[in-house]
Amino acid sequence: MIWDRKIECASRDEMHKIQSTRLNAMVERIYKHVPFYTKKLDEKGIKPGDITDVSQLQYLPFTEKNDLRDNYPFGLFTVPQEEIVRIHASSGTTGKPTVVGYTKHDIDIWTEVVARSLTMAHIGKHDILQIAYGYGLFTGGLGLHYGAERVGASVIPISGGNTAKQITLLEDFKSTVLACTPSYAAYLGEAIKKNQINPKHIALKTGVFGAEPWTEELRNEIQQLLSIEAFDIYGLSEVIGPGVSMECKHHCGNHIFEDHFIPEIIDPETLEVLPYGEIGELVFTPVSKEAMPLLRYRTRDLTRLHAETCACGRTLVRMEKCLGRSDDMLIIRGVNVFPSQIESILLEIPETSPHYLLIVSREKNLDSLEIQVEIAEAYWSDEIKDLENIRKKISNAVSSILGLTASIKIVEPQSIARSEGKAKRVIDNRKI
Ligand code: DLL
Repeated sequence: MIWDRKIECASRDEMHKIQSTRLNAMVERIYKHVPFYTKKLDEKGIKPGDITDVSQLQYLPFTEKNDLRDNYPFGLFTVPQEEIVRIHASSGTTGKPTVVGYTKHDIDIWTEVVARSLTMAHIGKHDILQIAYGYGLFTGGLGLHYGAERVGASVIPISGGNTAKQITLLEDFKSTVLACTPSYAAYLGEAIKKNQINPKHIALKTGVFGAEPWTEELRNEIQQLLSIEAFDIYGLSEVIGPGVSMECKHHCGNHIFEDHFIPEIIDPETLEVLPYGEIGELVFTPVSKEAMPLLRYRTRDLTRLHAETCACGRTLVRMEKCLGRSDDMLIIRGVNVFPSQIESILLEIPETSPHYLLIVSREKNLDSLEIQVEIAEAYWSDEIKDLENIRKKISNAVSSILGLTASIKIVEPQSIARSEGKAKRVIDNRKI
């Protein structure tokens, strides 16, 4: 159990002191060692010693994904290559991948924050943890791995995919915790049901799911399918990987490990810092990392922060479940829609399954949205009338809740392609 009460239950003043000291040292380091930041800080007339308090964060320049690409591969590293012990990368959709490096000390911090995360879900040495996040350049597998060992769990590094083997190990090794993307958890749950595995042979009790947006409705679905308690873990490779924040047993937002990653919410248009409680873009300044600390990294994730003490006793600022990424927002005939809003609507309807695809097209300058949705196995019918009734139900819900007319296409169970990692929910033909 790794619960650093002195830090996780610190008063706001104590936390600000820790953050201020670390920020001051970090700005000095990057000014000295990273020409990109020397230039950015000089442009703003900021000298390293000027930043003595975390309240001055708002005056510092932002860093964006493109800055990482422009400095590909190692241009933002603060330390010589001899000190780098690990390199990860995230592929993204276009261009070069974004590369992140870690020193031994950075791996220790990562291990610590993932261990603190797993402790929030009461995961420890009595657990057998099946890690079905991908191992490799993606940070999910290895990120979870070290923290899970630190809390003393027995780790099964099975990596993503190979559903038949996942189920065999769940049965034979009696895994108590499953870590993977929520979409893969839903798929695995369905596969267990379809293969008529005796639920008594499965010992799972906890899920650690993240790496993609997922709704409360999907949580309920997965919890029922797998008879587990599902926890949200959030992170991004540029900041460290999984373990930037995690939910505790009270499930009221993810606690951010703000002693290492200082969060802000900004208005993505004006770039002004917004107060707690307001929705905007999440920005992180990882202050204690050695190899690649970043100033005010713009995540593009939209959420809001809360600073009230949680019932678990932790004072760490909490972030709500991400609504989605600003670049995933669809604008269809002037209506702004996030895939997560459609997911919520679909999963409120019992006849649907958690597998859907949004296809956006443009014809004669007019945008249209098609929602392909799989029907739950139990409701699949040969009667056109039955399917038509379900289709109408979905169509009415989408238009009354989102004010959007979408064409609904009901598809057979198991027909939408499954992903072993992050699910692909949207095909935007307008961008092709
Ligand atoms: O997805 C790290 C990770 C691995 C997190 C395993 C949790 C579990 P990237 O590939 O760099 O890193 O993608 C980061 O994924 O900016 C969010 O848009 C999204 N994301 C990650 N976790 C969540 C979550 C990993 N819990 C990007 N809820 C982030 C919603 C999430 N979105």
